[in-house]
Amino acid sequence: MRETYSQPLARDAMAYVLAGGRGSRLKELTDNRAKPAVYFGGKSRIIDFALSNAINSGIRRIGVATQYKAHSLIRHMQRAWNFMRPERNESFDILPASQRVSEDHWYEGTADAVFQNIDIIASYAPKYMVILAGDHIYKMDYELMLRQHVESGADVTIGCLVVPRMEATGFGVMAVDKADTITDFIEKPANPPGIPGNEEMALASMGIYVFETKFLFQMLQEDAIDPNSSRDFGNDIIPKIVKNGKAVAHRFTNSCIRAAEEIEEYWRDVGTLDAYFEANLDLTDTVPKLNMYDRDWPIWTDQIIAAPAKFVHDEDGRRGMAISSLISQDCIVSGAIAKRSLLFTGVKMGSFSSCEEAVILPYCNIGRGARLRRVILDSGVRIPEGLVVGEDPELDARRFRRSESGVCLITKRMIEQLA
Ligand code: ADQ
Ligand code: ADP
Repeated sequence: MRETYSQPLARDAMAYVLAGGRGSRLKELTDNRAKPAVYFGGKSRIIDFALSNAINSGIRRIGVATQYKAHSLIRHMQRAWNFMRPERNESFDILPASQRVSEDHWYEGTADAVFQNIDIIASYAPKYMVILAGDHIYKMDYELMLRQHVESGADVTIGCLVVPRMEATGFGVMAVDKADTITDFIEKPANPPGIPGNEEMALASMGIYVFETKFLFQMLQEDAIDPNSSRDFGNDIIPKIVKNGKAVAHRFTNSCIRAAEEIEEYWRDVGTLDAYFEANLDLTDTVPKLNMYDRDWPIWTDQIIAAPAKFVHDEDGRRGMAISSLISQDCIVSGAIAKRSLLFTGVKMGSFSSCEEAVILPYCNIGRGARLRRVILDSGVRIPEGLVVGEDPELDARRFRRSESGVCLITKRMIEQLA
């Protein structure tokens, strides 16, 4: 058997993306779609980041476990990610919770979402499994994590971030020794332990794991007969390995990024409306922290064939323009102004309308004279003529979903209720 690095380890690995979670803190944005299907960055959906990372790392076998409201997620993946070819030893499987193991339940926790598909994974015989979350924005070379896993002889290698200690309450938090072997792991602690010597920071799990497939299967099979298990990686599988085996932390870096300007480590959960809004608006900066124009590490997505974006004078001669904004194809900005905004595919802005700090999802229509500030428009929203949002906090809060920092999420249903 080959035991050298003459071929990337990634070619012996399967990426398994957990994409079943709702992401309830995104409120009505995830009423009808799973968090990994939420649009991000002008063209993409959140899951495109994990999938692009896998492909860019050299992984050619991918499975995606879906559960909650998976329709638009599945359709997106069928359109954007259907280029894998079995004759090149590639595969792409969408694995909806489908009562495959027992007729009386769907996926329970994240470990169950792998356990229920053991036979499908086994049919591809990958040597390593890279378990990923489908709901984070980052660029990462999983080959580096695979190498560390093999070199350290770990049972599991866990991707981790250094975060401010009190922000770590929503993560699995770990303690490590000098060699980064994990000595303790607590899932979502109320009072996270700090890093020795740097007590105000904590080591947080990114929810991404590398295992040898054989070992993972064994763990999942043991867990499946444990009556006290919730069948979750963070709650059950990882703490058991930390206790009885060898778990090693892999420190996240953006080392896959060659462009000199991207020096800051970039990873975002975009789990709340405010975090989602800020991460999108960051992309309008002259030099954004996340480079979406990087040909060394492209973020692939679905691309419909559509007309180019267009900026036109309206009948009164008023100019249509966009400043510090991302404008996707099939948009028409007619006698309107977009500032520090993202217009996804097919957005139409009518005369005398304006938007500033707006995240406008596909196929929205902004009526004549409307003025929008600090908004997120869900896909397909038609803003009536003259509507003003972002100038009267109390009125906005009654009509729309207003976040802690005053960002308004507007959905089709909220617009219907205005009438
Ligand atoms: P959480 O953030 O709570 O903790 P969790 O709800 O377990 O994450 O979801 C992890 C991933 O699995 C998400 O991508 C989600 O979409 C998906 N998922 C959830 N339930 C699923 C199911 N039944 N079927 C398929 N997919 C499912 C985890 C870890 C923490 C770690 C954080 C990092 O448990 O230790 O710190 O992720 O974000
Ligand atoms: P999601 O459900 O995640 O928002 P969809 O792909 O279902 O994503 O579509 C988003 C919205 O865009 C829907 O309101 C749909 O009606 C609208 N839409 C999709 N394609 C077109 C199109 N070619 N022209 C106009 N509207 C479209």
